[in-house]
Amino acid sequence: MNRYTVKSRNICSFDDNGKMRVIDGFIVIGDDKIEDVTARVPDGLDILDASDMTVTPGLIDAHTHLVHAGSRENEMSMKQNGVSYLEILKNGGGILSTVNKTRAASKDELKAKALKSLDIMLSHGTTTVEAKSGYGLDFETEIKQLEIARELNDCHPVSIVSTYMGAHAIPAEYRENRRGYVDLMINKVMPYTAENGLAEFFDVFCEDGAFTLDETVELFEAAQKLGFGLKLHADEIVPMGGAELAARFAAASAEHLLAASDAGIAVLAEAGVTAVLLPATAFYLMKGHYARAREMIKAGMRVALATDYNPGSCPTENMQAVMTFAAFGMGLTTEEILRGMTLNAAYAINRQKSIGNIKAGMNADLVIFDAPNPDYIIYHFGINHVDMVIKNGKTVFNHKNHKKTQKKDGKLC
Ligand code: IZC
Ligand code: ZN
Repeated sequence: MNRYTVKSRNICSFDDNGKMRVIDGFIVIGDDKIEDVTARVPDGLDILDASDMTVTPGLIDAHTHLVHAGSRENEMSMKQNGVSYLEILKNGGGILSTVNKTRAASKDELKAKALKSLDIMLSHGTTTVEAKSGYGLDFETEIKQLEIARELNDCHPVSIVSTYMGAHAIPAEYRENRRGYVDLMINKVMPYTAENGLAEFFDVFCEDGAFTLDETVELFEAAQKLGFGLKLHADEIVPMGGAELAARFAAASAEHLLAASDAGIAVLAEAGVTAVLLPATAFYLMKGHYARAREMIKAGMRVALATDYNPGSCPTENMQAVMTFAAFGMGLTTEEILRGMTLNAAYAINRQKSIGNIKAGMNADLVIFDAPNPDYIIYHFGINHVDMVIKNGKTVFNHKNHKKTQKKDGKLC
């Protein structure tokens, strides 16, 4: 058995009430699990010395659109000139332009692009990621996206939890036949996905210009029968009552919630649905406001934070960027932010028993930040603080190996 210990003055762990405790001590790792967190030096073990650094659970990015082709920087100036996200979509751009590119791309191209993103995620501290399909919208391409996610999960250190999101937009060929597209998902893609274990969750973009509340209900009922966990892009832009619907179905998570009503927040809290908030998206959509995280926390909701990595409304893989917007846009504390990216995020993807905390029995997924305390990670913004990433007990990223020491005339600076 491979056993060693990580030593730090700043081990960020959560107690049974979810309160963060910053421990000065040792994390004992045995193979792929955390065996113990203790203040006393364990006997006879190699020490990985992170004394002056900060150690958190591996970050969990619980909302991404990982597998897709192309990019949409052409939409940036439209947005800056006041054309809204939904107008761009209505005119055949936005999601639908990424669908065209994704359908045209080969499996190898899609996989190579997603792999590049996974590497970036890992180097910024993400050890588990949720990945939604939804850029194929036809049977073949949706399945291709989900298969790529599975293949990458098998070969990459970052774990991938898959969500089938055929209900992301109505594809152009079904524009006059919405019914036909809903039927295709319910009768063909969902059953195939379930039978082949290609996704654990099902998600709908319930939004003006995407899917209606009634369509969402029908899709959720079908998905629930097939055993999918439910997620909802709820009240992202237009307040449609998505929050209330997610509560009614006791979904695993309600995501975005930028425009959620007070009543929506109350019923979500009551139903124990985890909020997945995406403050970098709120920033990038130029909304001028953020989801009401403080009210949600006060109402007793579990609030998770994620990137929403996608080529349109949030092209970043970096959870530390999300920390910045959560702190200075939403006014969340360091503790609330770290909890949102670890403990609470694990609930959003039903992994709370194995990841999201530093305590005995959990998977040994850790991030060592080159920061003297947890606040510093957020305070010194816009850079990558990750020194090392440990996944299942193994070092899978080490900044030192990536550092390029600057030299002039052969001398070290
Ligand atoms: O490609 O625009 N909101 N879906 C719902 C997205 C953003 C992703 C995209
Ligand atoms: Zn999304």
